[in-house]
Amino acid sequence: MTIGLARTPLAATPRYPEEFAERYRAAGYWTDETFGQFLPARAADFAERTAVVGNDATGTLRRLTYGEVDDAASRIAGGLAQLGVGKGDRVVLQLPNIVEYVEVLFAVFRLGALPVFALPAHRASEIGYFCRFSDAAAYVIAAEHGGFDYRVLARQITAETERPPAVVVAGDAEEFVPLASLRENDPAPIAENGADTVAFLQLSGGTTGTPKLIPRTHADYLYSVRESATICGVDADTRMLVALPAAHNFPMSSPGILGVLHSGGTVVLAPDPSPDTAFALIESEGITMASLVPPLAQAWLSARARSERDLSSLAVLQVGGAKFPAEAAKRVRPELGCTLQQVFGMAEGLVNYTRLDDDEDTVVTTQGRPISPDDEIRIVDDAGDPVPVGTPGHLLTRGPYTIRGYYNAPEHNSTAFTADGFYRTGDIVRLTDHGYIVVEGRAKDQINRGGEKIAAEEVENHLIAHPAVLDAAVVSMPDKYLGERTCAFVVTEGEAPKALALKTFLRERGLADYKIPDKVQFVDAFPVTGVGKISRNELRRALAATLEN
Ligand code: AMP
Ligand code: DBH
Repeated sequence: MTIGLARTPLAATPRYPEEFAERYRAAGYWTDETFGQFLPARAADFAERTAVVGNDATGTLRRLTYGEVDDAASRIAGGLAQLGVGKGDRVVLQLPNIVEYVEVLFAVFRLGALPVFALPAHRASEIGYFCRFSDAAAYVIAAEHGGFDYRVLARQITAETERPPAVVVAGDAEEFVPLASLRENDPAPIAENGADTVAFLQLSGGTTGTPKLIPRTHADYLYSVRESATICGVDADTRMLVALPAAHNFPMSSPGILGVLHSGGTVVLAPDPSPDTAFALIESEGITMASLVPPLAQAWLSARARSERDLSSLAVLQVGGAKFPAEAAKRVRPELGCTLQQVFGMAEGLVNYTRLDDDEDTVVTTQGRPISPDDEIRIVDDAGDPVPVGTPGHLLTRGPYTIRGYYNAPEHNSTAFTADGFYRTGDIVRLTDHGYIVVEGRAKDQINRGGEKIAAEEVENHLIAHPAVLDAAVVSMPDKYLGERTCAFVVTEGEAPKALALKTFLRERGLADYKIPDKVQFVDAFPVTGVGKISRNELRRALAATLEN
């Protein structure tokens, strides 16, 4: 077996000031619990209970008890250690909703190594960046999923990365390391980590040319997970359907897979998010709770009328990731027969929930209120001054599970956070008289395509790399189903490429499919002012306005 290269230590990340850390500990929010201890402790309490139901990489339906998942995770941890993965090392995890995802996740945690949560949709552009930027020791994939061969991607990554990660494959590994071979190892010991150290790197939807990584600590994230489970009524009888990509922050932690496993419940991984698959699983597995983005919730609402499935076990449907229109929200209870819970969260921290006993009007028209009494919310105007209650403004937040800075990004951090540590969410919100948040819009250069976030600048940079493209601006256009879709305005020189050719160009550069512009519009020139070029912001706004007319 090859032994991996020694990796660079984790970069220093902005920490919570000691006075805050002390306060959060004294309040009981932060404890000494770590992600390495998480599963062994649950396995001791719930050994024989079912933890995870779902397909494995070969498409076989599996049911694993807490004892079985913990045993697999311990051995896989032993195997990863043999590959050279140690405490503090980064492991890029790119697995679909298969049971191996949970096994590998807890194996990495057991070693005190840090998962980097890639999405199945990511391609060479994103994965190559994550591997290089985090100096990943290992990259874990499924052989194939959704018609895509991840081994081809892994070949490209290892060829193009100076210090390539060890590649581990669930399923047929070809020349890479089979995950199955790692299971033959003796269990690795549980690494000792301080609970205030970074446990993993989560992804941000981002607003800049390169994706941002979010360092979350054991203490801050576990607090949000435990508290989310309580707010959402999760207990050992909860059976949660995970239809969104498992690595996304919402289905992972709000309360998600981690909240359910922390409570001794059962996680059911859906192989795809379609209503047919989901409804069949709700019926056969007695699902009590599910989490969706708005377009999927709409698809479930439309499919309900023609489905014979028994959905009576479903008690709570969570919807978040993008604004859920009130017209759709009010249909959830009458048509799906369950309680709606709106969730407005971010991988950077702050998560808001409508509460399960809130009145119907609050549930339908607001995006909830924060998890913690110590979540600080500031709503300010463009000048940074607080606005009166009810007036929309920029949402800034600080609290016991909101980061103080991105990973290894000092320059970006100096503008993304205020001097006193508030995160500038880029969301425009207003507060109701009852302290609930209503999302009114967004000031950041991001498109929210049905819950999938796209940084305008990242796509623009890829477009500008085309030899015929002089300049590009990516903006959102309203869409009935997705809420927003992307339109790229492009200025070309010489013979203009066809829109289709530009999209192919982006795909060939390894950009994830959801970031490929839905529409490409060629223009002769971008608007300029007397002095010269207008700001990117103004430019995007001016171009977006031409779309709406
Ligand atoms: P990220 O920072 O990439 O984790 O994305 C979080 C962002 O998603 C938030 O800042 C919002 O812009 C958006 N978002 C999440 N949930 C909602 C929601 N329920 N309504 C409106 N926007 C949302
Ligand atoms: O969109 C998000 O990032 C999100 C939505 C709901 C999130 O991170 C979360 C809940 O935790």
